[in-house]
Amino acid sequence: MAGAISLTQHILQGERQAPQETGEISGIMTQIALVGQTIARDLSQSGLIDLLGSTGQVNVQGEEVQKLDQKANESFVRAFESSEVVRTLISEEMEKPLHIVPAERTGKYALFFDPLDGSSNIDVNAPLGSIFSIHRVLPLTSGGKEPDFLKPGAEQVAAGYILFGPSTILVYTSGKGVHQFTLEPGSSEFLLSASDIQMPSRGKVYSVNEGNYRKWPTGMQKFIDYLKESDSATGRPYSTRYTGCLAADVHRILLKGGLYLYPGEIKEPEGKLRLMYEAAPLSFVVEQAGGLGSTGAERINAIQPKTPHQRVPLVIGSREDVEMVEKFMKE
Ligand code: AFP
Repeated sequence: MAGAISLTQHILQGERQAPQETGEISGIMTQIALVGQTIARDLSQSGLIDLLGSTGQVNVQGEEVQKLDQKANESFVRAFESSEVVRTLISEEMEKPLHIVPAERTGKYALFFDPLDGSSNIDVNAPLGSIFSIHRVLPLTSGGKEPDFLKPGAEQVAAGYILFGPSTILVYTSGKGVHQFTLEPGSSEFLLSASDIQMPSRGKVYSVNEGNYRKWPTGMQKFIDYLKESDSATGRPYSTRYTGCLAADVHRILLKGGLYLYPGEIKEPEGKLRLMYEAAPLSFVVEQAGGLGSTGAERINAIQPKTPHQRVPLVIGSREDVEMVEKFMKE
């Protein structure tokens, strides 16, 4: 892509238009992009060097930790362990928040991340992602308190994901639209490949693990039944697409419209996905593109979090489709 603008140039341009921003976010994004390149390289050779399979450990979520989960987490930690701007790291793979020592005095940001999203895809060469969310906090030495990073998603400074598919792409928002960058293998740079992405107000696709159908509340079951009925006026039946990688499934919905759902279950109403490093960042992206992120009853990014690894039901996608789910859930 000769002449295409790089991720760093793009962020710096945005910061020039908003001089109150100090370049700190561009620094963090540049580091995240470097982590993305490292993970992409590890994934591309995972079958050749002993990186497939489980570590034999279980994470804070009670899920088996894959070797690549651990490696991806280490890549994030290494990139930020001597940061002076990121004060705290909160990862799906770390039980406790990690405070960055040099940044305790100066660091104004907390970085949440799911280092490798869709781990069950690792061994079968299917898409994977990394999801991130950045919040503003106070340095610990100037009154910042340990849990002050537990803020509603509406206060995110920037968020996005890296998707490791046929190509590696990085999608992010800092509240000024959603932009996509593609990793150019030759130059190892993320180059702008789509800007100001806007999603259709309604789609034709739904993405859900339907094996859980019998565990859902009646409203959700009725909604999925409704999507399968035949009615040309409302574009039904919808098609199903589900990769098992949230970032990949939401990316499809972002570009083509429709819905991703991970509902709460009758026995586990809080669902499976994590608020701070899955639902909230993806909702920020989707809302910036004109869509909605909801629990089925309330806006994801209005939720005041209580714990770093809190779970939440997720209904995310095209505005009219999400509103339709909310209507079914109310009834
Ligand atoms: P992790 O690999 O980070 O644990 O994420 C997997 C995931 O949270 C998300 O990527 C998928 O959409 C979802 O789980 C798949 O879950 P099911 O296997 O229950 O459908």
